[in-house]
Amino acid sequence: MDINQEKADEIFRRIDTDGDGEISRVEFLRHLRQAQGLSEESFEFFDRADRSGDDYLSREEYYRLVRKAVLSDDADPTLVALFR
Ligand SMILES: [Ca+2]
Ligand SMILES: [Ca+2]
Repeated sequence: MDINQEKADEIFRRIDTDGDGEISRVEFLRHLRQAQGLSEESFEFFDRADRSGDDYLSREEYYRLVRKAVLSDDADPTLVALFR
Protein backbone atom coordinates (compact mmCIF):
# COMPACT_ATOMS: atom_id res chain seq x y z
CA MET A 1 0.00 0.00 0.00
CA ASP A 2 1.40 3.35 -1.02
CA ILE A 3 0.37 6.66 0.51
CA ASN A 4 2.33 9.87 0.11
CA GLN A 5 2.11 12.86 2.40
CA GLU A 6 -0.24 14.71 0.09
CA LYS A 7 -2.65 11.81 -0.07
CA ALA A 8 -2.49 11.31 3.69
CA ASP A 9 -3.35 14.97 4.25
CA GLU A 10 -6.17 14.82 1.76
CA ILE A 11 -7.71 11.87 3.57
CA PHE A 12 -7.21 13.61 6.91
CA ARG A 13 -9.21 16.60 5.67
CA ARG A 14 -11.90 14.29 4.39
CA ILE A 15 -12.24 12.56 7.77
CA ASP A 16 -12.04 15.83 9.73
CA THR A 17 -15.42 17.08 8.57
CA ASP A 18 -15.65 20.01 11.00
CA GLY A 19 -12.12 21.10 10.09
CA ASP A 20 -10.83 21.61 13.64
CA GLY A 21 -7.59 19.77 12.86
CA GLU A 22 -8.39 16.70 14.94
CA ILE A 23 -10.39 13.58 14.24
CA SER A 24 -13.12 12.99 16.77
CA ARG A 25 -14.53 9.56 17.50
CA VAL A 26 -17.72 10.48 15.63
CA GLU A 27 -15.81 11.66 12.56
CA PHE A 28 -13.66 8.55 12.59
CA LEU A 29 -16.61 6.18 12.84
CA ARG A 30 -18.54 8.08 10.17
CA HIS A 31 -15.64 7.75 7.77
CA LEU A 32 -15.14 4.10 8.60
CA ARG A 33 -18.82 3.36 8.08
CA GLN A 34 -18.60 4.84 4.58
CA ALA A 35 -15.34 3.07 3.85
CA GLN A 36 -16.22 -0.44 4.93
CA GLY A 37 -18.97 -0.57 7.52
CA LEU A 38 -18.66 -0.66 11.29
CA SER A 39 -17.82 -3.63 13.41
CA GLU A 40 -17.03 -4.28 17.05
CA GLU A 41 -13.38 -3.70 16.25
CA SER A 42 -14.06 -0.21 14.92
CA PHE A 43 -14.48 1.10 18.44
CA GLU A 44 -11.42 -0.68 19.77
CA PHE A 45 -9.52 0.55 16.79
CA PHE A 46 -10.11 4.17 17.64
CA ASP A 47 -9.12 3.58 21.25
CA ARG A 48 -5.87 2.00 20.17
CA ALA A 49 -5.08 4.81 17.75
CA ASP A 50 -5.86 7.48 20.34
CA ARG A 51 -2.64 7.13 22.30
CA SER A 52 -3.21 10.20 24.44
CA GLY A 53 -6.71 9.02 25.39
CA ASP A 54 -8.36 12.40 24.85
CA ASP A 55 -10.96 10.96 22.46
CA TYR A 56 -9.44 12.77 19.48
CA LEU A 57 -6.89 11.69 16.92
CA SER A 58 -4.32 14.41 16.52
CA ARG A 59 -2.40 14.73 13.28
CA GLU A 60 0.51 12.95 14.92
CA GLU A 61 -1.67 10.04 16.00
CA TYR A 62 -3.19 9.95 12.54
CA TYR A 63 0.23 9.85 10.83
CA ARG A 64 1.22 6.97 13.06
CA LEU A 65 -1.79 5.07 11.68
CA VAL A 66 -0.80 5.93 8.13
CA ARG A 67 2.75 4.71 8.69
CA LYS A 68 1.40 1.48 10.12
CA ALA A 69 -0.79 0.96 7.06
CA VAL A 70 2.08 1.71 4.71
CA LEU A 71 4.80 -0.27 6.42
CA SER A 72 2.94 -3.38 7.48
CA ASP A 73 2.48 -6.18 4.97
CA ASP A 74 -0.43 -7.66 6.87
CA ALA A 75 -2.05 -4.42 7.98
CA ASP A 76 -5.41 -4.62 9.70
CA PRO A 77 -8.18 -4.57 7.04
CA THR A 78 -9.82 -1.74 8.96
CA LEU A 79 -6.69 0.30 8.55
CA VAL A 80 -6.41 -0.42 4.86
CA ALA A 81 -10.06 0.50 4.25
CA LEU A 82 -9.52 3.87 5.91
CA PHE A 83 -6.95 4.95 3.37
CA ARG A 84 -8.48 3.57 0.24
CA1 LIG B 1 -12.71 17.28 13.65
CA1 LIG C 1 -5.50 11.75 21.03
